Formats: sequence, C-alpha cells, structure tokens
Amino acid sequence: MSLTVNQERLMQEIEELGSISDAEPPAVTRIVFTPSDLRARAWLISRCEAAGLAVRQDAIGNTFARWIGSDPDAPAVGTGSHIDAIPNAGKYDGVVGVLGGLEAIRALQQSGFHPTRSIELLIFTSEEPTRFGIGCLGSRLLSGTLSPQAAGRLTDREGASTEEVRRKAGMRGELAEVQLPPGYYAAFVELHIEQGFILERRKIPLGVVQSIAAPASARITIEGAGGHAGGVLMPDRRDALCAAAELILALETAARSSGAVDTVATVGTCEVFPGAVNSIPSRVCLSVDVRDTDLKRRNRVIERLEEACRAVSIKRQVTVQTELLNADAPADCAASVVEALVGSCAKHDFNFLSMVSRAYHDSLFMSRIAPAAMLFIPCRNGHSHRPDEYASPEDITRGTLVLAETLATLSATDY
Ligand code: HGY
Ligand code: MN
Ligand code: MN
Repeated sequence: MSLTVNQERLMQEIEELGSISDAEPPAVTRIVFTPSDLRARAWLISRCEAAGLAVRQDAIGNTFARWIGSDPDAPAVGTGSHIDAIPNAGKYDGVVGVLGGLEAIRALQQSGFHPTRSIELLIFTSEEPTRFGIGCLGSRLLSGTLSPQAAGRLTDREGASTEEVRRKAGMRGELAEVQLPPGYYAAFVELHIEQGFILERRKIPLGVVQSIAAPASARITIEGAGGHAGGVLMPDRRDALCAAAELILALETAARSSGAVDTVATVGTCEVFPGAVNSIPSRVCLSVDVRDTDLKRRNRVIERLEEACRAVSIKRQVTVQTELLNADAPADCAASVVEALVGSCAKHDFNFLSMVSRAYHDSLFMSRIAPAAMLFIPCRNGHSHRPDEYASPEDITRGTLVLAETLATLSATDY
C-alpha cells in the first residue's frame, strides 16, 4: 500500500479553519458553542461528508465521521482531537489531529485500502476549559468520567448552564445518551503538536507518547475587606489581593520543591473585585492548574496549597474557599497502539522519541474506554496557546502519514 498525503490540501484546510475565529490573524480564538465554533463545525462536517464519511453528532456536540469498514459491527478504530481554541491561541492545537485525521482517511481511501474495522474521526466538544471551567468536557462524557448531571450543571461566566448553551447551539438529545457502550472502540490514536520543545531541540520529527500527565484544576475565592485606598491605614486592612499573592507564590514553591521536574503549577487567571485603582481589593478569584506524571506528587502539591490557604486565612483574617474542579489520574498509553505507531514509524524509517505528554488531551479520557496512544509532531520553540504557535507542513504531513499507516494496522480485525 503506497500512501500519499495531500500536503497542499491539508495545509490549505488548516489555514481555512484558522480563519474561522474571533481573533485577528495569526491569533485564533474559537470558544465552544460560540458562532465561530458552530461555523467551524459546519465547515468541518461538510469536508467529512465530501470524503464520503457518515457523520453524526451527540447531545454535547461530539462529532463522529465514520468510514464504514467491511465488518461494520466490529469495534471501530477512532482518531481525532478538538477544534475549540482558547483566547489568543494558535491554529494547530487540536486542529492537526482533526484535519490530519481526515487527511489520513482520505490518503487511505486514495490508496485503495479498505478497512475491516470502521475508522472513525472524532471532533471532541470543549477540550479547552475556557468556557465551562473544566477541560475535555466532551470526552469526559463519552467515557463516563463526568456524569451527565454534573456536566449539565456547569456554567459559563454569564451563568448560563451547559444544558442551556448546548440546546441554544442546536445540540439535540440528552446528555445521559452521550456515554459510549464498553468496547465501542478497539483502539484510539490522536495526532497532536507536542506543545513543548523536546522534539525540536532533539531534532527528532515524531514523538510516541507513553503516558499522559494527570491534570487537576481548582478555583480559590478569597474574601477580605474593601475600602478607600487612601482612608484605610495599613494595620486596618484585610486586602484580598495581598492574600492571593501569598497563595500564588506558595503554589509555585510547592511545585518547584516537589522533587521532580515533572510537577507544574499555574495560576492562570486572577479576578480582582472591585478592580479600581483607589479601592482595596475585597474579593479575588484565582484559577489553579496543577499537573504531574505522578499522581501522589500532584496531590501533594494540592495538599500544600490547601495548607497555605488555611495559614493565610488566619494570618490575614480573610476567608479562603477552595473548590477542586477536577483531579484526574494520569494515563498509560496502550502497548498495542504504541506498537502500531512504532511499526508505522519503522516502516518509513522515521526516527521517533518515546515521551510523556505534559499537556492533557482527549486521549486521557479515551484511554478509560479503549486502548489509546498519541503521536506528537514538533512545534516551533515549543510554543502553543499563543498566536505564534507553528508546525511545519513537512512535520504535519509526516505525522499524518504515520497516523494513516497506524489506522490501517489497527483496523485489521486480527490486530
Ligand atoms: O491545557 C491543556 O493541557 C490542553 O491544551 N487543554
Ligand atoms: Mn490546548
Ligand atoms: Mn489540544
């Protein structure tokens, strides 16, 4: 079977999808269920239908584009990623796995290959936590990791619930119908940019992911006392932002002193109320992101943060409320899928690096219901979640070729 990836078409589609956005190019912003997201979904569905794939959407908007195999009832082989993008992001995060997956299917079709197991492209809803505060909303529901009740109650900044927003976006059906039955997929593989600089620095064109780090996120609300920035003397203050500053540094210290470089922690947002230059902050909301490849080490950072919250609350006479939004286990990738990826690299004599994914991905949750693994390609300077995020046409094409070979291997029922 000789496979040819249509690099020109693939790169043109990445550009076109990147233009469906709420940001000035080269930045991309595409928040779940916004008009841009819905336009992007419609555009993508039309591309899948043009490739002869059978398309369906579930109640949360996860989209499935299936190339029906000769054994249509056998568990399918899944591939895919997400197209939602955080504010001021780039055009490759998630998109490489979706359009690369579509191109891998078209290359297989072009080569005259016929799958035994159906091959299904997935576009997961809301991989990014931007709107509803939790990442991988679609794949959590698919895998049964998040209950439909909990998912339906999530709200966005305006207080609109997932339930309201999804229905307004035209999603039909009930969230309780989203979870897939056991054995729905025989395997799942996701192509993604590395979102780090290891591959580029080591000059290795592909990464075969062996494990995916364990993400946790929390919201911390600090309530102090407001007041006039001139009239309230320092000894009388209970400044919520000064308390927040101590907690941010405590989190950083906990991550830096965990004993391993794999521990990372970030306070990504800090909302200050009332937010006036001459008014003492009375309330601050922090969003916290903690990750590690080792679950115990990750949880220890969260414990130390909670200890700091208690100490700062007493010391500064402020109330500190912590709400853990998610604390997921890490995932080991499936040997059978890793082996198929390694075999595909070997077939083309491509060098690859076995590595860890420090970002989380929908594969983390797909691994709860099917043997799953990931394939990374380099991204320039390791940048991601920024407008200058970039992956070269050659790297994207190479990753797509290896993905196509791997899908072909996995779709044989004796695999
Ligand atoms: O944050 C992440 O790891 C992913 O890019 N959403
Ligand atoms: Mn991302
Ligand atoms: Mn991503």
